[in-house]
Amino acid sequence: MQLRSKRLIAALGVLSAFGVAAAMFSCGGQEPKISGGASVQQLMQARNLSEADVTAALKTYTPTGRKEEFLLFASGGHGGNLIVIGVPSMRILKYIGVFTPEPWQGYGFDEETKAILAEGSPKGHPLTWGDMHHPALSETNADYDGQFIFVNDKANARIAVVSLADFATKQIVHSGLIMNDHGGTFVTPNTEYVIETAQLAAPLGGAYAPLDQFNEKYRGAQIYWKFDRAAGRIIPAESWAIELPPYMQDLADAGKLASDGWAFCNSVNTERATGGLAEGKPALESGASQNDMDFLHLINWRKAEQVVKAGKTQTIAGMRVISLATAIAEGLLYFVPEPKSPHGVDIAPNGTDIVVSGKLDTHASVYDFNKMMALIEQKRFEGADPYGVPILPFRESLRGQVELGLGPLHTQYDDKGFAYTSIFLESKVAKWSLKDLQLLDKTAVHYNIGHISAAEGDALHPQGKYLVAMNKWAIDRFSSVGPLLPQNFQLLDISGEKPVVVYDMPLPLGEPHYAQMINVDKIKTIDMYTPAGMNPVTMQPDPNATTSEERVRIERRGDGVHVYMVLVRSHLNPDVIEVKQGEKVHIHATSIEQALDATHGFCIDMYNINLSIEPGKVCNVTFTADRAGVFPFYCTEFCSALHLEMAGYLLVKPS
Ligand code: RUQ
Ligand code: CUA
Repeated sequence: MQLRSKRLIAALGVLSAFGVAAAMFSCGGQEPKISGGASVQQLMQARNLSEADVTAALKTYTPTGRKEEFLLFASGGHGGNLIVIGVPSMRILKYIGVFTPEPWQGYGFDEETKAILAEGSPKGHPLTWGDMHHPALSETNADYDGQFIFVNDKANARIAVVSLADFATKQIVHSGLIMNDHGGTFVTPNTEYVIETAQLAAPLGGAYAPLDQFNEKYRGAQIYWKFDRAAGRIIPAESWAIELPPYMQDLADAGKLASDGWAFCNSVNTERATGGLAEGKPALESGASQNDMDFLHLINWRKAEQVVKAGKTQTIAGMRVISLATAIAEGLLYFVPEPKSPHGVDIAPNGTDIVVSGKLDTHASVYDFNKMMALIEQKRFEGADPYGVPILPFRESLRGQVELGLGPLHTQYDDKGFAYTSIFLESKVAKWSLKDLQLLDKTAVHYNIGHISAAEGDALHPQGKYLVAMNKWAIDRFSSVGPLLPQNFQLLDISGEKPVVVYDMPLPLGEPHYAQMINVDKIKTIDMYTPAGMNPVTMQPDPNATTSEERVRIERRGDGVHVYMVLVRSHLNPDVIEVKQGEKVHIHATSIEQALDATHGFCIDMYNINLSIEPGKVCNVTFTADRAGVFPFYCTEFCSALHLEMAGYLLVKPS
């Protein structure tokens, strides 16, 4: 121990010489000293740290002012928001409100963002939460381009578009075709489409049918949402879907290189179990686990696009849908058996290895895209499913299988030809070689690992270096916070031969399912809305902007009182607003700040009004002043020495 520590201290000295550890250790003479006076060795003893602990700390410690190498975008699960985390520090940088109102950003409080939330909600039934599962960064030539990120809401079958110019949600769409989605979101290599797949089958379009008509009336579907990159929006009118059998379609992935133009989607419950315990039927979990094989779906989306253009669709809930019969007749849909309750399907960087893992299997099955295309060409099918979808022979479709362990789930890739698969039941990350399909290593994590996210690990050019294990159970890892425990993200250094866990990060907000990690150099944000008076949703000058104090005014019009307000350190102008009880009030608040980070907030007490007005931004909010009284309003961000004085009064005269 003594000797090992000596060696470490020597190594730290070398690091210090290069400035790496300079901020942490002040290096005086032989032994580097901590500024508090204790040596590294004393500190290690006092805190009971091993050499491995200190090495891990050096790999992740990020001194003040030093920035991140990668950004991890993690879904916020039922928190309905997107979490932005720096790597390797694992510092949380932002929660982006997406499916849930988020007060700090004023998201869901001003008219523009209320409209975004309403856009994806059924008419008259506002949804105030979402079950976010899988973020997908926009891609150009199958690599992340850092422009947009898409996310799904599994609970309500919604898809959101978030711009990475300002890290804000711009759009939420809901098809009305399906009730629930797990298989979203996945993008095609140039973000032509955002893919969303139904999980729990139901009659398409939201119709009613009893469960005993499950086989006939219930269906799955895969939706192709057309993305307009220049507009930064999904165009629902140009989107379409393919009807699928009522299996439980699971995760998908879009092909790349040779397999570009195809999408791959898993399914479970090809048994078509429906539950029904009261009638003596098997529970869904066991009913859905009878068959040894389920079906990997191969979908030729490029050809399907042509079929849609040719008008061979029917319209359901306003969406063009290719029927199952048409999909089969046009050669758009094929099945390949896949072992027991498959979950992840992850296309390797070479574009031809299609890796599928089964939750109740022990292998990663590597399908060969070229072999499957040849089988389709030769019409070498081993039959069809009950709906007539041709099934390719299993063995002939495989390149091979790798025995990984109990409950393999999801696979990611690095820059050296290695694949990493999460092993749920064993709580391990398996490292294996794509070249010869050999298992190389297994790293233990804590506990019940779900997804993993390696740096650009599902793109054409993965970056290696880091991998985050997203562990669903924390059990004994952190101080107790009661029966509801945080999730545990563990950062692994994958740059060496053996992956090592270097950091534990509890994540206390919803269950993050998947995350994607992008090199920060690809992210080009704006740091304020310029010129002042911008609407953050349209990114255009807002017609209600008030760009100078001279233009501040209160106007009474047919539709109520319009307040054209300016915010600048440290006042709100106007600072007194008088209205009559029952009047409709429209506040148009513009920040004319042009200093970085000089954000103001605006709230009106007891009226549930709360805005975030970053430099240059315009927020519009409308409410009815239905309660008489005196209601102070103020700025909610500590913006200056006179922040507490940045306030005023709304006076509502009794009618
Ligand atoms: S999955 S339960 Cu992404 Cu493994 Cu959702
Ligand atoms: Cu503006 Cu406080």
